Amino acid sequence: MNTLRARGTAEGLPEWDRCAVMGVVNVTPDSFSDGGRWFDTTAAVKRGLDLVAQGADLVDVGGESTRPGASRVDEDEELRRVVPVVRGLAAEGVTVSVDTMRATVAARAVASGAVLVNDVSGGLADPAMVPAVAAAEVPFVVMHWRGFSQDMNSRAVYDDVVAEVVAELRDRMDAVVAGGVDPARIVLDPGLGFAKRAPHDLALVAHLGALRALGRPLLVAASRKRFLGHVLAGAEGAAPPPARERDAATAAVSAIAAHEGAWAVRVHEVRATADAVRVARAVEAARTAPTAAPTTPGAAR
Ligand code: PMM
Repeated sequence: MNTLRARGTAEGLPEWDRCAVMGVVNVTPDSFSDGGRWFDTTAAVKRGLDLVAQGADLVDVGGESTRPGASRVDEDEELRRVVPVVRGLAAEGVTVSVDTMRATVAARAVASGAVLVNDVSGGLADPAMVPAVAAAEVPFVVMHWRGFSQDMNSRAVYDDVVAEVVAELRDRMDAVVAGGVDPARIVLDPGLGFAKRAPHDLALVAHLGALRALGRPLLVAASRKRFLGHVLAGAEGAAPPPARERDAATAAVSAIAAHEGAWAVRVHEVRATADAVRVARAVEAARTAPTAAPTTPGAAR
């Protein structure tokens, strides 16, 4: 099988020979897992460059926390946080995406060098978003979303989470295309942790193939999320480890996602995931390689 074709590509972005690694820079005081650490333009740009040095293929810059319960920042503040960081990273040759639910922020970020718009609401939060992305002619991440962070936990109700997320993403994709976005530019995302409880997130990771069947590249963003805390806490009800101690668990999901043909994974700590996707790529290549054992003495190790 041509794994690149299986993984899909988003028109307007480079093609990577494996699952791509999207490094996260949250320019926020309160993000779920790294809030406050890069809340300054210079520190945020440096963080983005460090992530690239560690193996990130692109850097996602966001100025609004979407952790459960978070309230919204106003538009001027979001612009103030995001635009200089996008500009600074793009000027250094970094492939930059902007994580925003606002059309104005998306448009300004694209004008400042961002080449992808990542909207966790899939265009639902701001009616101007889909026309703005269509006009900008950039790839668009459409995530599964049921409402703003303030009350999203109350929306985590499913009979069959995989079937419902697939159906809702299909409807959203149709609406985005009807709004003028080229289908070749759409990337889909199951929205792990957004109006979902741990068993929902695990079911979605277990059934990435059902999402791939929608025919568009998949972005998987498990990094440091609560469901990993639940898994690591175990059945005995121990306290979940804090977000920053979930990077090995994140890399495990990255390996699974890469193996399942995800187009990209979005992570806060890049190094382990960069290794994970490279190993997944090597295993993929070995599947089609001849399997004869090495014959040179000593070559087996
Ligand atoms: N999750 C967060 C932020 N942005 N974007 C996409 N496409 N998918 C996600 O699941 C997603 C996202 C929240 O995570 P963070 O605040 O810990 O970075």
